[in-house]
Amino acid sequence: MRDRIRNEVFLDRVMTADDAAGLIGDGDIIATSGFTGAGYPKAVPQALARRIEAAHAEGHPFTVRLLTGASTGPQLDGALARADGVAFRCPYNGDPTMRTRINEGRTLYLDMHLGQVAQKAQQGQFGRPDVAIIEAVGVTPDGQLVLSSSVGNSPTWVQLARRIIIEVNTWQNPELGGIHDIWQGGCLPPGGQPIPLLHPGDRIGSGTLPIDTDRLAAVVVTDEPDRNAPFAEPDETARQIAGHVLEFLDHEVSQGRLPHSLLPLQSGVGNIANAVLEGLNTSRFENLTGFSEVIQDGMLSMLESGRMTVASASSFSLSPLAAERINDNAAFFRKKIVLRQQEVSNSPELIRRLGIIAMNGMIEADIYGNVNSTCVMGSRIQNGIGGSGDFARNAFLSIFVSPSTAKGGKISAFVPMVPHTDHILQDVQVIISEQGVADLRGLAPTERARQVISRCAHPDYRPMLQDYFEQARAHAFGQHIPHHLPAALAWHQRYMETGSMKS
Ligand code: 0RQ
Repeated sequence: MRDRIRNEVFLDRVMTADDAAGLIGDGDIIATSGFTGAGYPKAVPQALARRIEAAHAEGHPFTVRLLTGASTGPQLDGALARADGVAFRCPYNGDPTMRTRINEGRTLYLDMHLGQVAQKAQQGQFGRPDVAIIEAVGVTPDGQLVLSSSVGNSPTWVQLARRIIIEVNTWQNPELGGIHDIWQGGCLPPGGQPIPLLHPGDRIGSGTLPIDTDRLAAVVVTDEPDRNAPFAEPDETARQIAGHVLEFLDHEVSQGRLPHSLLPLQSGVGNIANAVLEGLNTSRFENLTGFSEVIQDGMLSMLESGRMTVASASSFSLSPLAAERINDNAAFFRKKIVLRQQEVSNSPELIRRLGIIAMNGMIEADIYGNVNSTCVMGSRIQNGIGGSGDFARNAFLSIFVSPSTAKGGKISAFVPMVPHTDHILQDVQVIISEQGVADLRGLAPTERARQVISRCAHPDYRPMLQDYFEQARAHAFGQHIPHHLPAALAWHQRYMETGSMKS
């Protein structure tokens, strides 16, 4: 233990997870590390879930309000949701049990742009966190944390929380030390400072996170891997989408609109995003850079092959095999990867200035190119907006990718009107499905509609969309963005009633 915890104050506070969880009470605001299933605390949340279940069994109320970086894993979101222990959660969640609780209305969910959470927390919008629970790989002799596989909102949580609990995870390679870059400048007005980052690989802060040991309440030693889900082998649809993305980027280079090394890449999570990255690894582009919020398998492969020179993010989102590759070659990856707090990785100003190429998945888009990333049938949350809004609005090139249908063809991903909008048409420049590319740049809404219908929609749904478009132009109140309101959401209603959008 002394090789990981090299500070006496921290060693003095070592206790069991159950004892540490005993410091948390009903109604507390808990703020944790963790981002996209990486670097989240594991032992204390599970111990807390056991306490909550015991309290409920005796008829006592016990819930917490949970703030994180982004999604965590089954030991945190999953365990607390199963215990019915979360009254309120913010921001992005990907855990299926937590998703169910939110959709049942038993947990309130505030789904925010990930780049804004730290600043809003510093303004006090969520109340002062009672307890921060932060995963680290070690503690330096002068009492600074070496964070683990994500940075997320940890700098903000240790700054704000009344008490701090540290989980030192011995599964994570201590050589992750040096991969982090924690900027202490602060972006809260008045007096907010510009983030002095000019290139994705720049290091502008320190590798470790200082904490106020007067507020250090507990240190717990753990030894569990992150939730790392394997990526599916890209199917034919994912390969076709990846092919269209590469052709599109090639075309942009040939037209002189992008340099041969492209511009820094942001890529969302999921199998399609990963297939695009794997495709880029065998492309003719060279000296690529990444400026994203997560690093997934595809980016790792590009760093290993040398196709990508450096990648900046807030966390990893890896398959188990890739997580082991990081753990085995931490010294190599430390030179190629920078992990930052999320208000820096997702800073709108940096995204605009560095000229990011943003590629994100979506649930559906309407014919005018408004995108729904989060709410199935307009009301059931899937995951959350994550960083897609931070990137899409500010990117040099904002691309959304999706198969043209879902649920075996019963749902069209291209619909007359989205029942929930995350990305307004102004933030959506290019949409790519396995059918093709709708390049919407510089087009007016009705021109966009013709592109979306003819280039991206599945042939089974194209005539239905064309019919709607004509009906909309015949009945609309105005011809700028024509809609026929009684029919605009009929496809969704039909799916909920019959199980298919087809008429
Ligand atoms: O549901 O699991 O019940 O089958 O949505 O869909 O096809 O696995 O796609 O993994 O690429 O995720 C938008 C969710 C796409 C993701 C979303 C159903 C589908 C399936 C998942 P099942 P797939 P992907 C950086 C950027 C927002 C956050 C973001 C996402 C499930 O990309 O969360 O971009 N984005 N962050 O069946 C009904 C449709 C549907 C549909 C798909 N049209 N109608 N259900 N599904 N399309 C990362 C971070 O911010 C951390």
